[in-house]
Amino acid sequence: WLGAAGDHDPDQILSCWHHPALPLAVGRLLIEFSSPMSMERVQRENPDVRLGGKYTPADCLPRQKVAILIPFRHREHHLKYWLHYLHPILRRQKVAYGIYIINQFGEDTFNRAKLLNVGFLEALKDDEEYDCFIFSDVDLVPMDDRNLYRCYEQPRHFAVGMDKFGFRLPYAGYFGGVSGLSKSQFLKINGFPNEYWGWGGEDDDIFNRISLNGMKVSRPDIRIGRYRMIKHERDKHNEPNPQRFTKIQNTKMTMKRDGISSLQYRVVEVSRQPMYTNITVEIGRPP
Ligand code: UD2
Ligand code: MN
Repeated sequence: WLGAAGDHDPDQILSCWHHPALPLAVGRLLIEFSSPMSMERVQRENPDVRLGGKYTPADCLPRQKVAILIPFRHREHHLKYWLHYLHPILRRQKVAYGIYIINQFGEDTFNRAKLLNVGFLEALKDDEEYDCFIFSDVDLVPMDDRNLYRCYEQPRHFAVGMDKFGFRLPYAGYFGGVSGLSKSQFLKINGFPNEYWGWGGEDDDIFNRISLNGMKVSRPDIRIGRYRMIKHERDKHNEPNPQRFTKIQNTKMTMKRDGISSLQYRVVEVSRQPMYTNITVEIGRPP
């Protein structure tokens, strides 16, 4: 994305990817979840973030417009920390972005991947200029701000080393936690599967879709792609999905019919909060 300013000469204006402040980003960060956090504080500390959780760097020309999509239900406590840490990191990274919380309505079984499909379409309805989509769990905070939240030549997996996995990639095909696809990469794989209800497997299905469509996952260096996850119990109504092992064997057959092309949902409410846009959505229940 080259900005809306058609009257700017791109040679005169610095691309945000080459902003001199970028290599001087802080690097390793201290991330903790024990001090109390409030939305008021997050707001106070991020006065440049516009209503709905949007931000555009003022001193450079963004190359992409990034929608950050978070699957969500009953995790308000985690959301405060996520916003507290991520807004300043994204501003330092000179990202033009909007934050979207995709909140599952009701108490039926949770469906992370379907919520993210909804987020893709709803973000584009909000602003058709989004060309990069980053999908993040609400409980994951990067420990190094050189892990740049943008899209790459190949689908990106950001959360390479997590504290709960001893800061190592748990297996070569791991694609969970935080990932990012450009609009065309996302459409090439027909988006994410809608049929993974409950915990697990949907990230492996997405990895399969990427490989089966001739793409290759790209990742930051293991020393930079470090994350902390806020410790939590397994949520109610997100029990491990017993079908996940057989489902991920069949991605090749299912991906053409199950995805963004077959997505059905009903938006219950869109509300613009100061630090994010909330989209509450009804996505049905497992058959
Ligand atoms: C792992 C993966 C995650 C996903 C999941 C399997 C990591 C760090 N992440 O997460 O990407 O593949 O396994 O589905 O390994 N959520 C809610 N409310 C709920 C349930 C889930 O908001 O009631 C959201 C929230 O953003 C959460 C995410 O879904 O972070 C993943 O759920 P989780 O944190 O319970 O699962 P976890 O940590 O095993
Ligand atoms: Mn988690």
